[in-house]
Amino acid sequence: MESKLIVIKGDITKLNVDAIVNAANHSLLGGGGVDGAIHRAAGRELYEECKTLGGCNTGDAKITKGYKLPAKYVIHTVGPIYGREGGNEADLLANCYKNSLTLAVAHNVRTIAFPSISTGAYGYPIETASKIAVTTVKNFLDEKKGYVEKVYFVTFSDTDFKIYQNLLLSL
Ligand code: AR6
Repeated sequence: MESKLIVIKGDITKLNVDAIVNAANHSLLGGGGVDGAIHRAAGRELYEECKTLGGCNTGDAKITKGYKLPAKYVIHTVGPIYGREGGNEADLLANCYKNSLTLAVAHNVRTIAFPSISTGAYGYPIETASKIAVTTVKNFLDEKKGYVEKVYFVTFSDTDFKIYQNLLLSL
């Protein structure tokens, strides 16, 4: 059977999927990393919609339109800052994936792409973060069969690509 979980290397803003996920911060008003890239590519209207959302708590997710992106929606989630969440980092990171997928299902999203949340500026080690990402997504899809068809894990470096690839091969 064709796999539902796929790892790719590249720029998430270029993907023609129903929704891309943004590794945002509490303000939802943009920043560096993948957040900056998404806001630049989507344009000013994304920022204007984000201003109406009232921010977002760590582990939660909010949805907007994709504007100039090929993706129809952007799902903004706020990852944990590694070492600053009182030991709740793993649960909070898992919540990012679960809450993003729950919003995706509610908006009839069939194809969705995640960046490696929290593993850049927020310092989460890629080895543990990628395991949480893959197992949380897999468990969600197993529970809610028939909604989301494809989940892309979008990596930005060769090292991250290989780590995700090995994890997916071991499933
Ligand atoms: N496409 C895919 N992945 C990317 C892209 C891209 N265009 N650009 C960067 N990455 P980070 P965080 C990778 O720092 O750790 C922001 O300032 C990157 O190499 O973007 O959750 C927010 O506003 C890394 O592997 O997100 C927050 O303040 C991964 O995306 C804070 O950073 C995540 O790195 C969030 O930090």
